Amino acid sequence: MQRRNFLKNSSAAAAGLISAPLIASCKDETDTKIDTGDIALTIRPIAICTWNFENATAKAWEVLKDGGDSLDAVQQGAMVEEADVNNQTVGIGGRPDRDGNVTLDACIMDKNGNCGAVLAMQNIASPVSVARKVMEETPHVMLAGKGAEKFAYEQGFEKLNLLTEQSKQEWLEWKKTSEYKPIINIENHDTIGILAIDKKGDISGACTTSGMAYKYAGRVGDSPIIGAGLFVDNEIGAATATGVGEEVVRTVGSFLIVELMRQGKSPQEACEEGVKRIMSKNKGRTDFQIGFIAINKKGETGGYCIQPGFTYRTYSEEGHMNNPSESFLKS
Ligand code: SD4
Repeated sequence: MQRRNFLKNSSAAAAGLISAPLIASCKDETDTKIDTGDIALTIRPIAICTWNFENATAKAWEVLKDGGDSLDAVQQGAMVEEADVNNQTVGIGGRPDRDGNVTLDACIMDKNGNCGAVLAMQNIASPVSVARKVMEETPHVMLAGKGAEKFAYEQGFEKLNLLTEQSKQEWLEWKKTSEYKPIINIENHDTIGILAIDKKGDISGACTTSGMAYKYAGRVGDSPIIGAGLFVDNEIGAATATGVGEEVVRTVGSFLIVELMRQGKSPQEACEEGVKRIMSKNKGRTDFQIGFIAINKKGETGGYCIQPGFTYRTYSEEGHMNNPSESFLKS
């Protein structure tokens, strides 16, 4: 309880510093009007996710369009990918670490700045759902490894073998050379980060992954790290990341993007600045991919990446779209 109050108080204090202009927009009369003091803001729900995860945004939209909560929308959207055995970078079917174990990372964050995460958890199909339980049922933010798994069983989650035959065969093939080399845009970068605004204007986010294929046992990337793989500030907006997590952690990427939006940048400008920051710390390096997406309180979105090939999906009243992202490197 104390932690929750502390979080509430600190986000309220942060809110006092906010001066980003909120511009009114309007559409149909069913939209919720939020009184932000001097400007009425019209809220329209939207879901946005990394990559072309059509089923995930469709699921999130199903929740949002009926007036559901953005927290349920992002969780249920992320769960679609976790359950898809053909997605080899999230949930069941995820590629294992170099020892052949599938270890999953996920986090979730709500409109009040509450958050939960699980790190390197095995045998549980929906880490985002366990992360939500960590957030709602414990005084902690993160549970890792065996502790996370034990907690999941206590919460009623089932034990499941997450290593599919296909991922196992590919791992056995990989073991012949054991060369660790992430392949840009192909197999190592399909983490789902998903953000949503609901009809009440509240923002939530989630991020879930099996991490980099054939990683060291115990390696954790950015995806379950609040501020790196995901950050939500309901006063400002939210951001999430995909790609080589080490570099996202080093710049606390998603937090950086939300802070840039706080300073007045659009989601697009903030994502571009986030990628440029990473590139300035990695001068001359061109062999890795990172993609950021962001949303602000007005429902504006943006995305930017290092290498061509990254796309992100949006679902709102304007339609259900896969958006090609501009990139820092052009080819
Ligand atoms: C990680 N960001 O563990 C993740 C990798 C990723 O699809 O995006 N995989 O570093």
